[in-house]
Amino acid sequence: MTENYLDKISSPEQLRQLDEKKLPDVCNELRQFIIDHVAQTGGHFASNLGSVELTVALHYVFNTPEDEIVWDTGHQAYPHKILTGRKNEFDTIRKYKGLSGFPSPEESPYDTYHVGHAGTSISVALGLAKARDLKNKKNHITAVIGDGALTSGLAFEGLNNTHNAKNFMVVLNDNEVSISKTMGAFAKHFSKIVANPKFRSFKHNIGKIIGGIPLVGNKLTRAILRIQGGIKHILVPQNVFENLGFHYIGPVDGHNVIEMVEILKMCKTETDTPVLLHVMTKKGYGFKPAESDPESYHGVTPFDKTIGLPNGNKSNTTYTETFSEIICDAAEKNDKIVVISAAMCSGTGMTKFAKDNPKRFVDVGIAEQHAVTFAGGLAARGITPVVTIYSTFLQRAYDEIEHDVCLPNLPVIFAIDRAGLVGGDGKTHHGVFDISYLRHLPNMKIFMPRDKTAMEKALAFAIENKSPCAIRYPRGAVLQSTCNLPDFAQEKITSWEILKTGGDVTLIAIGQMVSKALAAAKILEEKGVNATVIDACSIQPLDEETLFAAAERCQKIVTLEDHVLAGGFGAAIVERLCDKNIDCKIIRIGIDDKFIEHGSVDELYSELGWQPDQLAERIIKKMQIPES
Ligand SMILES: Cc1ncc(C[n+]2csc(CCOP(=O)(O)OP(=O)(O)O)c2C)c(N)n1
Repeated sequence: MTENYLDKISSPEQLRQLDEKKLPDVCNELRQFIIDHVAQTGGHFASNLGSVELTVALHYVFNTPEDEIVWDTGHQAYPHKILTGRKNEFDTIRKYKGLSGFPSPEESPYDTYHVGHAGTSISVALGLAKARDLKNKKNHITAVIGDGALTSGLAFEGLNNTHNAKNFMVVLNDNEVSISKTMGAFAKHFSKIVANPKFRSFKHNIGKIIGGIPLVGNKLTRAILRIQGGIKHILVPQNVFENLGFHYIGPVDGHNVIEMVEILKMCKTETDTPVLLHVMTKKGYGFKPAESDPESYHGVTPFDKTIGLPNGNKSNTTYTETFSEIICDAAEKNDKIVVISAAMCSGTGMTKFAKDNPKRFVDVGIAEQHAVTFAGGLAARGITPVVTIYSTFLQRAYDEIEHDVCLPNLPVIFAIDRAGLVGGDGKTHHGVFDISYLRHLPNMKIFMPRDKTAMEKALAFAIENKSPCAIRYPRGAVLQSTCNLPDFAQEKITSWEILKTGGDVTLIAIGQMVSKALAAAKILEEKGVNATVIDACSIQPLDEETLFAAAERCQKIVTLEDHVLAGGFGAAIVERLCDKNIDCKIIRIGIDDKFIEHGSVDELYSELGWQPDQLAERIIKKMQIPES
């Protein structure tokens, strides 16, 4: 190996002092560093291997942080973090109190904006550019967006607004992959551009010029522009970006750092017209197993880098896998079921469904709003659409849920995965708002099954039901089946289950919190306090009969949810008891008006005081229950 440049780079200023010829070595070191460390820590992997050269070239050419880079989604920003002074802390990435897995301005002035959801970069960058103009500043602003993220409606809205931007560039990091293959007409358009023989010769000629340095600086720039200009007339009519007012440059080889540097220098001279630089990269570049299976290596748990990822010999079945099994079974019996995914086929466990039912699976790209309204259209014509989606991404589609599904009262099923705290992805990804943004919508029903049996019953109900239904479930291992509920009746949904009875206090919990409530009740019992524990599988509507009966029996109620308190499950209980004039002392356990950082779910539960011993102590103290 070479000189160990990486150890000497604690900021991009130091990178910029290096001779351009050293940059390939820096890239090699950076890539190896990511392989060595992410194999140990886990995290986003393949996208970061793909963005190494682009990151080095951007920081080399632009005067960051004065010139600003906005990373879309932010899962590919590990090389950026390492080059901007966070190399020594890198092992803490995604861990409790450690570095965030995404750009975070609290962490570094080089992280221009909070991010974690896809498609925001162009709009953010345009806002930064407008603010810069209003302050009469001249710094350059770059949005870096993947071909996957570019499928989101928000990115299109940004593109539509870019035409007047100055000192502004969008880098399209095109690896033809989102998490799975990028879907839609845009992806096809890009591959047409890339396949065009004229562009291939553009790429070839740039390679020749750069390979034949001493042409440098302006001369090189002029040479590249000449080639680009020469082929432009052939391509302009079919290039959507030129039609949107961009100066389109590319496609260029995103793994040739010297070439990237020269082209970026050229882009920098284009101050009056926004530039769209189309960069071709390979997801997982430099680590063969990831190159050949970028989907599996998108996000990884720790693995042995000499052999690659383990062969799925996990002991615990997850909620996601359980839902996958149930929906595949249901689809065998019911040919009206169609599953819709917004670029999260594998994440939501739909790989098997998609394979078994290719005509009844639609991946719409990172387009949550479209996914929901599209499902509305299907439901309006008698199809049974199931939108499989993470809680945090469904919030993009609030208006569509209200206007296009609940208002026309259409039987769309929302299979809401990752409901609750998700762990290492942190504050941009916790699924802790969906009850609040769904519960108040007329016609919506919400279930949170705690085990496989309850999940089967909830789905069976939803398929027969004539109105929208949400089934929310968390990340992680599904509980052993103990559910004793009768099948959910269509008319009267009595779906709460009393798991334990006791006269001193009633704990009403949902999802993951049910097992915490049971464990807390055990500790309480040891202290002579007897608790009733109820699993409130139906969050909307509430099982009023069980609720009112419990409240009359014992006027001390504790609600437990891994969700925000505002508008959440506990709030629903308070509202209902208040409306019914039932006087109770109520403690709501949940998230009180703050964003939760990253860390293991267990650590976050401890921080929030949700471990059984913490819960028991809090209940005794707040309820002023005497221990015997
Ligand atoms: C709104 C939203 N939906 C879904 C996701 C999940 N997600 C994270 S990265 C990713 C794929 C991004 O693909 P691309 O932009 O092409 O980047 P690449 O990983 O290929 O470099 C998806 C779907 C997200 N972060 N935000």
